Amino acid sequence: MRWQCRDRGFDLESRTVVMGILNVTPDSFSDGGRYAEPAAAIEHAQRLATEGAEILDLGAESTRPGSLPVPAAEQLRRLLPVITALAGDASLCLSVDTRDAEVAREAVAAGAAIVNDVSALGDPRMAEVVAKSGAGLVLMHMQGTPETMQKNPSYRDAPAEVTAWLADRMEHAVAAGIERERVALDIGIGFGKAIEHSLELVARLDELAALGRPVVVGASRKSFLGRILDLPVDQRVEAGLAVAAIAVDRGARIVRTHDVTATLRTVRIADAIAEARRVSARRRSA
Ligand code: HH2
Repeated sequence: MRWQCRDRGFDLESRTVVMGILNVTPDSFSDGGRYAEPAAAIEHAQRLATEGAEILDLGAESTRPGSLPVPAAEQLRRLLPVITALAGDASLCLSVDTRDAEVAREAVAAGAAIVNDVSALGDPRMAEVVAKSGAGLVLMHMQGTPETMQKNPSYRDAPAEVTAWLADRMEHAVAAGIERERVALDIGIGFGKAIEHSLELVARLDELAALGRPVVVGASRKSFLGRILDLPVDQRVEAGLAVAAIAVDRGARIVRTHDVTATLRTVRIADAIAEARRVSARRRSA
């Protein structure tokens, strides 16, 4: 399975890629305010890459529950100095985490190779921007908007509904001129989901993977982990690793995380076990 992001192609057949999170925001739930200054953000980006993140996901708008949209001009003021500084390093693959087509267009022009859109082309201008740019695209599922999404999320069968919705958004993207091999899909943990929905979505991630496109999972430090274990945001690393390992076993190929070293070690073991399962199956059928 291949994911094409401008001139970079990721071969994800038997290997998981780690996407490191870099929020250049004052208010993100985990790292808000720490990397708001470009120099701190650039240094952190380089650290995440050294730790083994093959993709760096830069966000300038927190989408935590209750958050409000950030105007495009402000997102760009936060993002562009960082993207411009990092774009010169050809070994880095930059992703921009935005719902806004104008932000995506400018970020890609400055060097980003992926548009990570938590609204899955909710901005009517976004599909055209992505189609023209050749960028990779993450389509993420969200029920409602960040302002209201955690108030009363409701599903009959969350995995079936999320998979059907993402399949539909992928067809919309393809019809708009975005090649299928540029699309990756994400269940959107915590985006309009109660704890049981997030758990069920991870448990049945294979249903989404069956669509044949790379699956992205982002559980890193999220509140459902804290609620299950009764732990604050800075003590949820192991909980996120448990989700990462199980998600990879169910077919995830890209893990979005704040904790790159620990996540890379976890997914490499999950990859090795998946390889052992393939070898074992070949031997038994020989
Ligand atoms: N989660 C967040 C933001 N963007 N993108 C994808 N594809 N998948 C996710 O699960 C996802 C995402 C929220 O996490 P974070 O960026 O750490 O926080 P904040 O929104 O407060 O900046």
